[in-house]
Amino acid sequence: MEKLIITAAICGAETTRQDNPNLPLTASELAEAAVEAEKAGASIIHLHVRDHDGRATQDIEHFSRAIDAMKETGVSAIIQPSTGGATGMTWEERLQPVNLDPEMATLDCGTVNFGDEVFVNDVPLMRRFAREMKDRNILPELECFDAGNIYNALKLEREGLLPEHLHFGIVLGVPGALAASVKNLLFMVELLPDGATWTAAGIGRWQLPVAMHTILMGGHVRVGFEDSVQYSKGEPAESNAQLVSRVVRIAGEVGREVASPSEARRILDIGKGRR
Ligand code: KMH
Ligand code: ZN
Repeated sequence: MEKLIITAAICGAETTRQDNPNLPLTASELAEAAVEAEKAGASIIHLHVRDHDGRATQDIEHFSRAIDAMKETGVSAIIQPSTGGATGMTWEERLQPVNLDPEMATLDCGTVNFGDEVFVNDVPLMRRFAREMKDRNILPELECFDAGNIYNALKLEREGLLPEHLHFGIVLGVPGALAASVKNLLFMVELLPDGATWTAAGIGRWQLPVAMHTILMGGHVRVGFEDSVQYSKGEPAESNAQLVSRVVRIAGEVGREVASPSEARRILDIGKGRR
């Protein structure tokens, strides 16, 4: 099996300090969370940013400040800004962080119910995001919340809008999208094309079981406050690093080595031809 790439989704767009007072929000808190998560074993930082009131924003200045702070603090992990943002944002708002030419960014592959709201990703939006990422040599993480999302990604591939190496993000357990279960994880993974890599994330109490099964299945794992603010039932997580450390420990127990940031770049085929 390939070494395990661990993504730390350190903040998200929906979580609040009421959910967990340890949630990082400002640029310096995000940088500290990222550096600690990397020390614990993360090689990708999935990044959302917040405005001065703690609300989700896709403003390029906020992304720029957070990314600069991360680099100044010594983060060498791949920084993967979200182009999903929060429900209700326009595509123009959401796409802003690609102008910073990150190595990776998320590309959400279909419209889904998202709790009481709708997360809109129609085909023209997906095409536009994919084209922009391809032109800038940014590796998209093809976020799939439901099985139909995988077919949408494959449609983009047929249209020539994706890079040679495909990397999927399977997110299970968003209320309104595909529920988290081992059966659904297997079902999703079996739909992926040969040669693709994949990272899985389980929302809420499914964070740990999805991570454990994914380690054994040869996929890569995402954990962090974006997906669950609890370490276990009734126990708030102390930090993103704490959640990453648990994955590293479990992977170690079953003999799966953890990838460094440079090994993650090689596995994901990142870096070729970048400015
Ligand atoms: N906040 C969700 C509505 C992504 O980062 O690309 C979308 C999301 C996906 O978090
Ligand atoms: Zn996200």
